[in-house]
Amino acid sequence: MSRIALITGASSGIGKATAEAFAKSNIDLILCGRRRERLRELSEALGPYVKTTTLEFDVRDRTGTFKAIDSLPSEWRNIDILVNNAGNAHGFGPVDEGDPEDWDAMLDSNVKGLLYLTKAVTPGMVQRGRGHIVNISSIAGKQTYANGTVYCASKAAVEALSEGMRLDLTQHGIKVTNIAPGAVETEFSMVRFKGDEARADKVYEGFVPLRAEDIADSIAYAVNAPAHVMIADITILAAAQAAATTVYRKS
Ligand code: 8X3
Repeated sequence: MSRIALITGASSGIGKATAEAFAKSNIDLILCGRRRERLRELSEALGPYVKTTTLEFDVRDRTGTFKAIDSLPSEWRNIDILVNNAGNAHGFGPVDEGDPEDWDAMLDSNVKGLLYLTKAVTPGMVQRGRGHIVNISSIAGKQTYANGTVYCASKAAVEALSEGMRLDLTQHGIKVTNIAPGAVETEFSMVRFKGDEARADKVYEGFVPLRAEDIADSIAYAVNAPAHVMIADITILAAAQAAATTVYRKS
């Protein structure tokens, strides 16, 4: 029997790569994001392989999130896998110079948005006695670094939420996997540095960063593990990255 996955932030980066990896595993897809055109293109590209549908909403909008999930037709309601991927970094600098707008954006999507989706989807999983939640955290959730305080705090919250969800939901047959990537070359740095391309490019200079597909491979591994196996936590770093901010670059 094929499974249904709901992926947030599916229009680009790790979310999009995860959708592509799931399609290869014959998992039907609810593709969620803010960018309608990109979702439509991905849905059309994967349509020949698996069933797909799209939901356009912003995870920061609590009412909109619940409304979107409620709007799913009956054949899409039994969600087997929730990938809480939507999230981002906004701004980079010491906390005393931080912009509260950036803090709100990070906490609202990375923490509260993840919770809204979890609340919208898990009661059905509990009822059915099975399910799998994959939370996309970061090495930044395990190691705080200078100039990234609030982003790191938001990801530390994801780490705690993954642990807590496992404590609350394992009894209902629901697996929880926490994925903590290091430096992945996506739109991540462009968003963090607010479109400053030169600064974003510098992050990935002098070493081979991870690709979104590398992370998607691990997510697919976790959701395809045998029923009795729960992949609890995976940290994935670039081979040249010893720790969050320790990257060995070749000039
Ligand atoms: C993003 C990865 O290395 O900037 O979550 O913390 S890093």
